[in-house]
Amino acid sequence: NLKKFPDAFFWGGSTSAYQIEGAWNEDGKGPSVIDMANHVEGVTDFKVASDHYHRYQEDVALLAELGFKAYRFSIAWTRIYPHGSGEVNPKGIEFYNNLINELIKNNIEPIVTMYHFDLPYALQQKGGWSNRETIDAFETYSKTLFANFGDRVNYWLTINEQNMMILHGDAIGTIDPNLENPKKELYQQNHHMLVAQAKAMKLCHQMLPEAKIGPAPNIVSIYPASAKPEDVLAADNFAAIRNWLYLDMAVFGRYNNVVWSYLEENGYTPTIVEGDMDILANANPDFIAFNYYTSQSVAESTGDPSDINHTGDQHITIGEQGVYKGHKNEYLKTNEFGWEIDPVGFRTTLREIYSRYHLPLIVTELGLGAFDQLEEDDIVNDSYRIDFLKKHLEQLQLAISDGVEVFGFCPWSAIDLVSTHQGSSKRYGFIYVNRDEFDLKDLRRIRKQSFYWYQGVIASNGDK
Ligand code: BGP
Repeated sequence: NLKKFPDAFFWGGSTSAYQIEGAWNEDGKGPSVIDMANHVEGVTDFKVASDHYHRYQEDVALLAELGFKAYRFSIAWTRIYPHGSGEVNPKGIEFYNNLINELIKNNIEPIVTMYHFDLPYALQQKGGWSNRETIDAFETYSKTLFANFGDRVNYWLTINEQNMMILHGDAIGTIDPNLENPKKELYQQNHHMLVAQAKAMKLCHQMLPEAKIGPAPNIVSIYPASAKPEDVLAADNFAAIRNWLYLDMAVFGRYNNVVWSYLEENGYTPTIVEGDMDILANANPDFIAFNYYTSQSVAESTGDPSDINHTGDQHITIGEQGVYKGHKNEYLKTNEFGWEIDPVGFRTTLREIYSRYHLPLIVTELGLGAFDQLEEDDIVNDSYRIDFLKKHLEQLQLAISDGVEVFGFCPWSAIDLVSTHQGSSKRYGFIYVNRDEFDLKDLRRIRKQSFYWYQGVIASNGDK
């Protein structure tokens, strides 16, 4: 008794501003932390990316041809406020007005991420999220977004993958790894981001009573490496630290108890100012958006330094002495970048989130990074991506049949863009962008095989 995908399901795809737009310093845009970060050697930077800033009309036409019902993109804070706060840049407002209008003209629902990793550098120089003033800057920025775009944007996502920014702040560039107690600082930043998010949600409901807003963390099922109780406990602890801290706060407005005791034990508790808990308790998100790529398996850590692994392909650290260590799941195959492929884990993740929070869900990222090849006659045969997405969609339909309320599926990425750490050759899109790592070529758009496949999926509302 497989249930059908709901009518008016948001079939779509996702991108983020700094990874797709380019035009990094045009029309008054200020620098973000990404523009100022030391760049990973051997791969391109984000200066041109997919040049979407100049080609958005052509891109939206392609998304319309694909049949997109929704498109999830992010607004670059530094286009609206080049210095994070202060004067609004009218050219930034104009660009997103044009993009939103173009989407609506094509019957595509805009789903807007307010902040996707690209904090204004001017705010970072004043301490970034360690500084409580960034909460005010985010609130003002939110207000400007709601005031300018709220007449046409009905779906808002606050902060993309806040949990990844906290867990892997060193890789994403939000924290100075040389700090004496970087973890304490990260959990202070986390607290400030949570308060900022709660304020934005409240403001959204006040200014735009018809609009819906929610958080957008990266959530995955965490498996214990074995049935050994200590491994199960490590998995439970890690799930709290990685997943539930963020959603318990967004939805219930309280610190997850397991995480709070972990913070206390390690001396990482944040300073909470009077009034914060009130703000947090009254955020009331309308839905939960989440990104899913792979599940994660962990084992107990007895405190051995080798339990910390720095070899992750995204330059991230896996493992924490005395808490958990990473484990390779022998039942799962990996992609070209070593990420474990786990469609069933997608179903369990959907179930877990829904049964904890009972809010409608939308999948705002899921995808397969690969070295796609452009063949003669402009053919990109990404059958491996079709296979990957098909298997995940089967599991999505099973989750819907399990009673999980899901209203959209926006895989990563709508169009090829620059990966967070691995350049432009690691591709995710339905649409190929003709450029090499360092040779921009003509940046022409080419429909991949997955484009035609996904077009069929959408046209049949997921029956294909
Ligand atoms: C998510 C981010 C995206 C993105 C994606 C794929 O964590 O929200 O911005 O790029 O992962 O990751 P990567 O580009 O590192 O392959």
